[in-house]
Amino acid sequence: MKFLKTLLLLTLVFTIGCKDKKAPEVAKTATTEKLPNIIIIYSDDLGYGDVSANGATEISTPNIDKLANGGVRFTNGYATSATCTPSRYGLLTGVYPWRNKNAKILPGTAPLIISTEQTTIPKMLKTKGYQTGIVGKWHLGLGTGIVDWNKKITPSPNEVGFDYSFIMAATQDRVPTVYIKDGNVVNLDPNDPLEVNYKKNFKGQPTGKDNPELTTLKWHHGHNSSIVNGIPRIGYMKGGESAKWQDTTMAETFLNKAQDYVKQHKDKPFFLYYALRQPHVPRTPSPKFVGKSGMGPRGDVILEADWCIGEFMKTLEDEGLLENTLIVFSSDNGPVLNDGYYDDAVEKLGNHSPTGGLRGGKYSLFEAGTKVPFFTYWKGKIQPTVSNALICQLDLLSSLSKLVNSDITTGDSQENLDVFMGKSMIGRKDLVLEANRKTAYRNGDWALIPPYSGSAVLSDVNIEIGNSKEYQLYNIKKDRAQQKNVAKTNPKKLAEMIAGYTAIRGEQKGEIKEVELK
Ligand code: NG6
Ligand code: CA
Repeated sequence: MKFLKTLLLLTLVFTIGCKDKKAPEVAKTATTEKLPNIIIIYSDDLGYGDVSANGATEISTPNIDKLANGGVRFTNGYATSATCTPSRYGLLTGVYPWRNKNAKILPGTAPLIISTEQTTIPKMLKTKGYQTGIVGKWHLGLGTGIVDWNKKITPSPNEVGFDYSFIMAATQDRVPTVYIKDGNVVNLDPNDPLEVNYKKNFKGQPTGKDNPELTTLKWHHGHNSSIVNGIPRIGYMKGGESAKWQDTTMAETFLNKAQDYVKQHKDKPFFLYYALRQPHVPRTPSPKFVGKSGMGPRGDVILEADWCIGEFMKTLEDEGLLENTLIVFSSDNGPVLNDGYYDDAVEKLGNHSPTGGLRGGKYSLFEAGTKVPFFTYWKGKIQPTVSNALICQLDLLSSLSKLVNSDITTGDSQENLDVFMGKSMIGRKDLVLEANRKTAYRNGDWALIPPYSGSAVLSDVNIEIGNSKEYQLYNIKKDRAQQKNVAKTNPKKLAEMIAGYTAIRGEQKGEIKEVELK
């Protein structure tokens, strides 16, 4: 009897003890569930003027427009850089890419340039219980040196904050042309190992340079190494036959992975970085989009990207997630037409202006390099607004941190949550922008480009990149297209701008100075 009593008492104590322990656990889950899902949809080389919401009339992007017109449409929204790797670095880490000497266009074999110790958006969100995933273009390096593509590749996105990754390593025009899931090359046959080299070819392997008869897309500049699916690429690759991606199904592959991610993770807050690879070269629309834009493959893949976004939004809607999901849409850098292949981008452009009338383009310190489509959308929470606030992708880290009640920030990433939510029109005071390791400065209505050597026009792509021996100062409110350099007639403003620029960037002597990572 005594024994039974003791047992009963023990059971009671144990149960109460368990309850006590469980209580905060339940409460925690309840608050966690209130946190919104966060999705960043990031296009590749999409120009400010490439979407109809930003004024394009020759091409129609109804699904992107829904985000733009149903949320905040930024007219002064910037990537940190005019090329991919540095912009993605700034976006994910909240650190100016020019602080990291490795943040430049990377080959497919480059080591990971985000330190595993560093803060990233997904890492910050994980401290609040988020599930995190990336689908699409990575281009921030993999591994620590020489990668063995036949083993698990580490570090990869999975070591810098993503629980799930389904990526292409670099770009569509760079080898290896395979998908990588959680560090493993997808569909790789161990009997046909994959090898990659950016310096020299593998014996007996055809190249775009020596075997033009094997190509279905002709290279214009660069892009004359290994041929995959008839497309000559940058870099050499051998083996891995069964793992090679199909270019024309890539849009759908990434879309399906993004949709699956949402469906499988909807029960708890998730962060998804959906990094589309359109309209970067090679432009390989799926058959149903071929010829649809009348602008050649560049226009066709923009329509395809827009369709993907529409399908993806349908999934969010069907799953009942739209009211609890913040969506950020942007692009990694400005537009380019001929970026290395003969694909009619120039010839069939017609009256379309990918830059939306801005000067320069991808690779440029002029506005079109970094001023990109930038929209935030949250059904029921964000009211349709056009915002002229100066805002940068760099600010997402600290702003999303505020959204989820985290105190993680970085020195460069400014907390501008109210601006992203359309509640405030006051964004950044100023911003340093980067192109090919050179930097420029925005402050208020003004844009400054310090003197740089080098040619004014990047001839292969036919884009003005901003080099000039003189200081360039533009009032972009009055002179959006940066046609009138007023540096000489505004010495006071020029001095102010140089002082503001130097305060962030440090003393510069023409060429870029490498700055230690914070
Ligand atoms: C350049 C490539 C260009 C593109 C770019 C990266 C040549 C001549 N040009 O080096 O085609 O791949 O790198 O683009 O090879 S980005 O959007 O990923 O930054
Ligand atoms: Ca890009």
